[in-house]
Amino acid sequence: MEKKTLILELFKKIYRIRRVENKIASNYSEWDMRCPIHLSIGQEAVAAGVCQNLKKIDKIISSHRCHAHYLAKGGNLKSMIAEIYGKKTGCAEGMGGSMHLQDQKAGIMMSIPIVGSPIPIGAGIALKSLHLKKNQRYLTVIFFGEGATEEGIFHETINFAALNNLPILFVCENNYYSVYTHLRERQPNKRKVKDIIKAHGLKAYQTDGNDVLNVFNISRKVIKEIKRTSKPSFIEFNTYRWLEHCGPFWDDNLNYRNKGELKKWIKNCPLEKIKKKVGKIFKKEFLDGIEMSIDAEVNSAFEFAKASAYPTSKDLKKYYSYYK
Ligand SMILES: Cc1ncc(C[n+]2csc(CCOP(=O)(O)OP(=O)(O)O)c2C)c(N)n1
Ligand SMILES: [Mg+2]
Repeated sequence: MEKKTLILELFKKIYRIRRVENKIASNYSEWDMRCPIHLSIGQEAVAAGVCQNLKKIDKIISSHRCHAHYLAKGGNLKSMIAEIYGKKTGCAEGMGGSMHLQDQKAGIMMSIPIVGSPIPIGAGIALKSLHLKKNQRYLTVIFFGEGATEEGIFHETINFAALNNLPILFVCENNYYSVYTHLRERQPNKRKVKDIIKAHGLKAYQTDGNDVLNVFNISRKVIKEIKRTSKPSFIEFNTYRWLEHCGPFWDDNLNYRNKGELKKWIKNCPLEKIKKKVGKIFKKEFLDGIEMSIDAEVNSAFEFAKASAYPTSKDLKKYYSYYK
C-alpha cells in the first residue's frame, strides 16, 4: 500500500473508533445501555496499527476493553452497538454486552472480561491453525492489558506457545493502571515484562503505542517474522486510558492519577498525531468529507440499535436449558 493511502487508512480507523466511543460515552447517561463499558479513548493507535497488518482470515481475541480491537479488525458496527444496547440484533444476541464482542466472520473470535482468560483460549485458537491445510492457516493476535501479565495463566500460555511454536502475536496494552492501581504498586521496580517474556524464549519488544505509524511498522515486522518462523512474539505498547476504568466519565477527581500525567498523555493524543500527518497530505475538504461519512455511519448504527428489539425469554431458552 502506498504510504499516503496507509496514513489515510490509519486516520480513518482511529477517527472511527474515537467517534464510536465518544458517542457511547455521551449516550450512556440515557441509561438505555445497561452493560458496563470500558472505553479505549486515548489507546486507539494500538488496535488500529496492529490490525492494519492483519488479513480477514487472521484471528483476534480480546478482553473487557475490546471496542477498539473489534472495530479495527472489521467487526460489524451495527451489531456492536446493538449488543451494547442489549438488543437481539447484537453480535451476542444482546446477551453479552460490551465486554463480549465477537464477529467470527471478521476473525474476532471472542472477547472475555475475566482478566487473563482470553490468553489461553487464544493459544487454543492458534493451535488449531497448525492442524489446517497450509492455505487455511492464520495468525492469532491476543490483546490484553498489562494487568493480565500478573496472572499465572499468562506465563503458562507463553511457555506453551513457545514450546509448540504457535503463530501468536501477544499484544500487551500497557496503560500503567489496573483499575486504580499503578504498575509501580503491583510489580517490582525496574522489572520489565519484556524481559520475563524473553526468559520464556520468545522475542519481545516494548515501544510507544500512541504513534500509530510506529505501531504499524513494528507489528508489520513482527508479524512477518511470526509467519516466516511460526514462532510466537510479544509486543508491549505503552499507552494511556483517558477516562475512568469502567464507565463514560473522567474520574481524576479521585486523585489516583497524577494530573500532570493525564495532561501529558492527552497532548500525546493518537488521533491528533495522525490527523496532523494526514492533514499534510490531503486537502481539508476531502478529510471533512471522510469525517462526515464516518459520523453518518456511526449515527445510523445507533439508530439501528435503538430501533431493534430486545431478546425475549424464549431467546434465553435457546442457551439455558435449565431456564424455565
Ligand atoms: C480474574 C479477574 N480479576 C479481577 C477482575 C476485575 N477487573 C476487571 S478489569 C481489571 C483491570 C485489568 O487491568 P489491565 O489488564 O491492565 O487492563 P485495563 O483495564 O488497564 O485495560 C480488573 C482487576 C476481573 N475481571 N477478572
Ligand atoms: Mg492496564
